[in-house]
Amino acid sequence: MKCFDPTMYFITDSTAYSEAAFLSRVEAACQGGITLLQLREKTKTTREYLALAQKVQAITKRYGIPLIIDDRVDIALAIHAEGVHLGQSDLPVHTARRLMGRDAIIGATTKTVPQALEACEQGADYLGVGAIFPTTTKVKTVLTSVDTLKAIVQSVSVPVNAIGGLQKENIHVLKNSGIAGICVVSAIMKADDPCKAAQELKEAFDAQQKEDRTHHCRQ
Ligand code: TZP
Ligand code: MG
Repeated sequence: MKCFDPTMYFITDSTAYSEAAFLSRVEAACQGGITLLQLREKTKTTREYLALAQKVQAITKRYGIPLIIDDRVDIALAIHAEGVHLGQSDLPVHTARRLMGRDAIIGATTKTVPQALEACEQGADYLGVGAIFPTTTKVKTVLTSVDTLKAIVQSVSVPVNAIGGLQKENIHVLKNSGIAGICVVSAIMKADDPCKAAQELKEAFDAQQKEDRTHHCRQ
């Protein structure tokens, strides 16, 4: 059975680090309690992406954290990663599903309700929606409102995660949005102490979810 916890979804960015420093930050994030890890590489050759994916997988396996590969079904298949994350210009979800099988975790970036419905019809297991706030991470994106995020959450039955400029100080804007988790790059990747950053973000999000549930019960 496919089972994953989307609450604290860490997406990597190796660009500013030596490989050793990058891997040590990845490990620190795992120690801090992230629940999913996406390896996201935009400029590496296929061989370089594959080699790094194998090194990251050696870490995620030790911590029992599912590894999601950004963009590249071939690399995910080559290393038997748990899943892949696809944007609107990547392979369609149904193609990835056909190639990877029903047990793979397939995520999709969506910014509108029609995109979300299409991804789910094609077999997406979770959605990433954003950018909620401006981001310092290199990405082609536009801002997505919290209202659109909520509309997406209400239109699908899979977990929806928010992404983009999220930090422990601003995730309160996601209160009662119904999201399943948060995706962050720089809040962990660029933190002085990535382990502590992951821990604090997870605690802040878990506390918010608990409060949201309490309020639902009171309604
Ligand atoms: N997609 C939308 S925003 C984003 C991606 C990959 C980057 C998020 O990075 P950060 O540093 O958490 O803002
Ligand atoms: Mg992509």
